Amino acid sequence: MTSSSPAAPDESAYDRVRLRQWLAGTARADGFTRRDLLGLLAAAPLAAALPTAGPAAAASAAAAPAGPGAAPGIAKPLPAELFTVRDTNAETRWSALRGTGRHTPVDRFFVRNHGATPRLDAAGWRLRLWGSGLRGAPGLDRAVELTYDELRALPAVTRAAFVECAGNGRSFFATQQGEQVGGTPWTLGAIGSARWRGVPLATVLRRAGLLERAVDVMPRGLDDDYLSEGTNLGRVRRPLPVAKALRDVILAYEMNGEPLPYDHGHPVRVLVPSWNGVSSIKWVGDIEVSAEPLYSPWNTRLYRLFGPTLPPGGAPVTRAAVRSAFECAFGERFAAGRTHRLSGRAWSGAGPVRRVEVSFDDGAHWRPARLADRPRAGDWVRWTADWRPYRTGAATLLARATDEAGNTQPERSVYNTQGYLFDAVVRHPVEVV
Ligand SMILES: Nc1nc2c(c(=O)[nH]1)N[C@H]1C(S)=C(S)[C@@H](COP(=O)(O)O)O[C@H]1N2
Ligand SMILES: [Mo]
Repeated sequence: MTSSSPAAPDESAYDRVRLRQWLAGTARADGFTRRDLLGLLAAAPLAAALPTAGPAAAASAAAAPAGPGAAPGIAKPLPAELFTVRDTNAETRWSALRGTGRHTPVDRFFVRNHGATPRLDAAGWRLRLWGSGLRGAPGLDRAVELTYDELRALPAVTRAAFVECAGNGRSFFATQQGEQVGGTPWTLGAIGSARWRGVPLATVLRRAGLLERAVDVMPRGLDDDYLSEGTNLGRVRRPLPVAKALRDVILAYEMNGEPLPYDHGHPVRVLVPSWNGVSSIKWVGDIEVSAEPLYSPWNTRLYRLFGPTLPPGGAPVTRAAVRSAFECAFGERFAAGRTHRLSGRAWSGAGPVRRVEVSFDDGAHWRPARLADRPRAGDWVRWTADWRPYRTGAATLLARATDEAGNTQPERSVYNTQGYLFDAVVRHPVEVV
């Protein structure tokens, strides 16, 4: 695996092709009817009325009790100094990343679960690859099965990559832009980065007899069906174009040198570098490989951008946005008249981070932060900046990252009904005492 890679395939253009194929009756979507899709195409307001996008969902997530033990579906301990529990999910506290290395220890790596963590046994695990895009094994109806030991026997790679929920930073749509959006009100802690070891998906697809006509692959998790306001959306799954699947996706069985923990997909998860977290299907059980474009609720209703400035029918969320964060709490106190070495991290799904700037005067002046790591595609960089505040009282820390592709964090994020990809500069309140 190379650390910096050529530009990703243009998923937005591909998505428009998928939509046309669907309308022509040549695409398939389990659990998603043609009427659903036509509705989607017709109107963004439909998305606003969806359960995870509605005010009711936002209210219930906000009202969920926070603290240890409040997310019973998560296997690992969630001490309050490391995590904020949000419904079935656990958000990492940025103050807990200070002093950790480039990669996030498992004890503080965020968890985003649609339901509960299943405790699966590697010995009983099988990966089934099937569909019209495979030559397959004789007599197996094009399906191929792989055990855990068989997967482990294949040539492995190690790759550092962040996993970030597309909804990371969602709460700032309301607090910074006065816009109401639906979904889990994350601050900036729905991200972690780790060293993943596993087998390139390309290796497994080629062994299974990938056909040239294959266009999409759709990994699916073994966790329970996802129920969304009375509608069963089936098991968590999301299609990927074959071009991305062959490029840098891995079937990961180790995280930071240890077997994958239960909460992060034990025994095997898909890891899709640089893309939004939902593509990285945990507890993967099967992968459909299709000669026709595929859809699932996770690329048609959920994890899709809808809004007045977006194309009709919406735009899929693919790559992670360019963002940055300080490794301290909101409201943290700093002594006046002393120099403080602030630290943080910056990342982008569009290429390595090129630079990070900080401002302590509301954006009137910016100066460069020092990067502490060599920037790499798909991973974050640590950075530091010194700050000597004089005046006591409320102050605001600002950080702004720019990536190799030239994307810079804007002052405002593009509104979308479900609050994905908040990439604007975050106003980080602190107190000088
Ligand atoms: N099977 C399955 N895979 C899943 C999910 C899930 O609920 N079930 N959540 C997805 C989402 S939305 C994100 S952001 C990442 C989170 O990965 P983590 O919990 O290891 O941090 O996993 C993705 N993979
Ligand atoms: Mo996510």
